[in-house]
This record gives sequence, structure tokens and C-alpha cells, in this order.
Amino acid sequence: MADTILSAAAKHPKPEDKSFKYGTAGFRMKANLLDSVVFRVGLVAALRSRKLSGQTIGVMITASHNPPEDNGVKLVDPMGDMLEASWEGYTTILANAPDAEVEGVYHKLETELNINPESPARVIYARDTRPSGPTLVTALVDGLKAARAEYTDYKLLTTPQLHYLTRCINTEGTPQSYGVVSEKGYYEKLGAAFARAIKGKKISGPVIVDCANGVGGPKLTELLKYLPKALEGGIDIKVVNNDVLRPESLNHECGADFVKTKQRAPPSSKAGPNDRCCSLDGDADRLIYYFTDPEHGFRLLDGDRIATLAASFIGDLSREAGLADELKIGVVQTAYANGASTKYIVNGLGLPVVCTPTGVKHLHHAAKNFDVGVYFEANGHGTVVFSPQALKAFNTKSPESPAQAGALETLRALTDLINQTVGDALSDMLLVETILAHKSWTPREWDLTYTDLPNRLVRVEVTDRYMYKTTDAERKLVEPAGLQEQIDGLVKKFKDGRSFARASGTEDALRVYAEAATRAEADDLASKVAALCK
Ligand code: 16G
Ligand code: ZN
Repeated sequence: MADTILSAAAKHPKPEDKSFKYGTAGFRMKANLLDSVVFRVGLVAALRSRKLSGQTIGVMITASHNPPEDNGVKLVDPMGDMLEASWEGYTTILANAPDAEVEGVYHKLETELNINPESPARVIYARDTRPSGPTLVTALVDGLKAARAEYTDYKLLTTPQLHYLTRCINTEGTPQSYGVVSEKGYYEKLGAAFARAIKGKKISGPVIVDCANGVGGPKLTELLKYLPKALEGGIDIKVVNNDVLRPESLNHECGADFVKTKQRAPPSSKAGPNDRCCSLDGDADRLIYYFTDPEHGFRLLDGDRIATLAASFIGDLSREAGLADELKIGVVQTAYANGASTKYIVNGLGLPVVCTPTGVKHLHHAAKNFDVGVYFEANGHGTVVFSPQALKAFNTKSPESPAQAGALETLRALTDLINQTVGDALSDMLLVETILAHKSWTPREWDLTYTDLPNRLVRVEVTDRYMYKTTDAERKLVEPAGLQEQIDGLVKKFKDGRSFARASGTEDALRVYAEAATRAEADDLASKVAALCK
């Protein structure tokens, strides 16, 4: 007989002195603290699925760009979106219940949320390459069994692949079908869409892809089999940092987070001047491009650059397709977006920009208010979402010229190439490669579209980060009282100055961001604001 929730919970005891919170990216911490949390996430996944009449819920076990000894877990809603916000709270409540009370809290949620315990519960799950993954999967499965859920183990996947599969399962056989429900289906969809998107264009030279020694390495290697090869006018991808056998190498001095925060290439990089390079993070949902300019040294092409590139390309295609007046195209950023990128989108591209708090769920939500919503965090996490009206327009508009037909076909290909469920480094990389090929641009030309304002991000140790409360998409502090006025006073003294402070959602610290006209001034402003905040 299967364990009851009570007896199963006893096998996955909660560390007594620990409290947990479902944060910006689910639960994330040292892997050895996560066993009880993952077990209980299994229970929540079953409840969530029952609440939604048996639609399939996804569970991903990953700690993204964090060090190898960390792990994490997050839930994926049926359309491949992040878990609905109100459920983050329920998940937190269950994660913090004493072992003996887990069953009671579970049934209380069931009653309060009006969940029929006899409804089917369906869950799929996957994990990244961390050594702690398999043990945590055991805890998850114990939770799923105790809650009588049906489940499928998709083993090793990138986070965006799990989001893709979740949506595919829930739309299978409907007009909104998102693709074939298998890992192979994902590769086939991307491969075919990429071939259509680059048709007749030439991709110059190789792209060197740093896979952070994570799950993106083997998955990209697999995807290559489905892509048009270099000799056929396709793409030449060189996979580096693809060692998933040495766990300690994961995200170590490589990967998108390293490159973005250190503003340098991985030390292991053998790339030459002007070589086109990019880095994924440990679960392949972030992407950062870069190259070394013989004159100016290391040049970073971050999430802001990918957003501007995508928005300008899709904007141009919509005009060529004769759809510019019908479709509302917009860009969503966070306060971390470089001020120069925002200016370029508004003044250069003539598109609206919306700013939201940090965290993909906020950006994704805001992007859905546009027909074509382009969203990227500066750290390289983002995608493009298309409204049903946009999809309809691309599919039904009758072209009046060969140029219009071409633009429409490229737009249709992009809607398949882009993973609309969540930021996907593999899909985003093929998108960037497509755009560079269409524009016949090297990274240098991409870099020249605008000049970033010098900026500095500092991490400030504070006694209580929860003291710092913000408003206006995290750009202004409302508490502690009076602090924002002091920051404003400082900012005024700097040409092109901008600065804000916000509590991190993933670390016990405050983050201070500053930009200004020169490197020295940006550094100075950041350190002065940090000193004020301490
Ligand atoms: C999480 C978020 C990421 C955000 C980061 C901010 C998701 C899937 N991930 O990793 O988007 O940029 O947190 O971290 O939403 P911070 O709050 O520590 O600055
Ligand atoms: Zn990630």
C-alpha cells in the first residue's frame, strides 16, 4: 500500500530551524536542505493539477546559474507559464508546515481551494545535471505518490524544454497545439522553423557556444542534428564548456551569469578577435553574446541588446508585411536595462517600453499586453510572445508582393522558432543568428546600434533586506523613509545619472545599480548610494 501523506512526510523531515519561501525562481538553496521542500512541491503539483481539472503541471529541479552544490525547484503552469502568483503562497505554507501537520495543511488547502480530491492529477518533471538531482527526484516522486498523482519522468532537460513539453501536453489535439509531446518534437520544431527563418540567407562564420558545463551542452549537441549544416548554407556551431561529467565545473568560470557579472569572457575561451561567442547558463534559459574587438577589447551583447535586436527586426518585418498599423509591438524591461537601450527603443525604433519588477513572471505578464511583446532582462533571460491576433494576421494576410510574402513567411517561422512559454537560450540563440544573417551583421555592427551608458552593480550586505521596500517597478524606495530623497540628491550631481536600490529576491543582500556618463562616475555613484543604504 502507498504511504499516506503523514508517513511519507516523516521520511522527508523538514530541517527544524529553516523557513522557506517560494521566491522569484521557486525554492533555491543548498541542495542538502531541499529534500522536504521538494517532497511537498510534489503535493502542491498534484493539488494544482486537480484544481485545474487534471491539466498537467510541470516540476523542474534546477538551480540555474548557482554553484553546483545548490539546487532548486519550481512549478510550471499548464500553458508553460510560471506558477500563478497566489499559489506561490500556498506552496510556501506547505513547505513550512511541521512534518506532523503536512497532511492536515494539505487537506485544508484542498478544502479552502475547493479541490475535488477525486479529480485526476497529472505531473511531469525533469532536472538539470546537478549531482543532487536524482535524490531530490526521489523526494518529489514520494510526494506525487502520496498525493496519488500520475507522473512522467523526463529525466535531464533544460528548463525551457520542460516548459515546452508542459504546454504541448495541455494543448495536444487542440487548435492551439504547441508541438509534438517529446524532446525530439522540440528539436524538430526548432530545426524546421530555423531552416524556414534563414532560407536564402547566409550565416557568416561559426558561433562559439559556452554551455556552462550544464544541461544545455548535451541538449545543444542533440539539437545540432536537426539544424541545417554549415556546408548547406546553414549554421556552424562550436560547442564549448560541455563537460557534464565533472559536476564541480558547472557554472564555474563560465556561463551567462559569469560573463554578464564579470564583464569578461570565460578564462577558458580560445576565441579570437571578432569571433562571435555566446554563453548559456546552467539550465539554458539565459543567453548572453559577446566578442573581442581588436581596438576596444571585450564587448558584451546582453539581454538588452537581444531585446533591441529582436524588436527592430520584428518591427521591420511587420512594416514590410503591411501589418504595422494592426499590431501593437512593445518591449518590456526591468530597472536594470541600460538607459541607452531604453532610449534607443523609444527614440530609435519608435516602440513603447514598459518597466516591471525583476523576475521573468512580471515581464512575461506585461509582454502579453502587446500583440508582439519582446521581453528580456539584462541578464539574458527573455523571449517574445505573440497574441492570438498577431498569429492570425501572420497566417491569414494575403500578400500583395513577393517582399510581403517573404516577410510574412519569416514572421510565421519566428513564431515557431521562438519558445513563447519562457526565455530559452537555445531558441534565443537561433533567433539572434537568424536576425544577424538577415541583416548581414557581425556582432560589431550589432554593438554599434547604440552606446551603453557605463554602469555598476554592487551587492551590499545589510542586516535586514526586508526593510527595503520599493515602488515604481523597483526604481524607488519607499522604506526606509527618507532614503530615496537622499539617493535622488546624489543622482542629481551626476551627468546622465540614474541609480536605484532593491532587496535581492534570491540572496540575503541589497543590490545597488548606478549608471552615469563615464565609468568613473558610475562607480562613484554606485559606491556612494551603497554607502547611504548601509
Ligand atoms: C531569478 C529570476 C531572474 C532574475 C533574478 C534576480 C526567474 C526565472 N528568474 O533568477 O529572472 O533576474 O532572479 O535575482 O524569474 P535577484 O532578485 O537576486 O537580483
Ligand atoms: Zn537559468
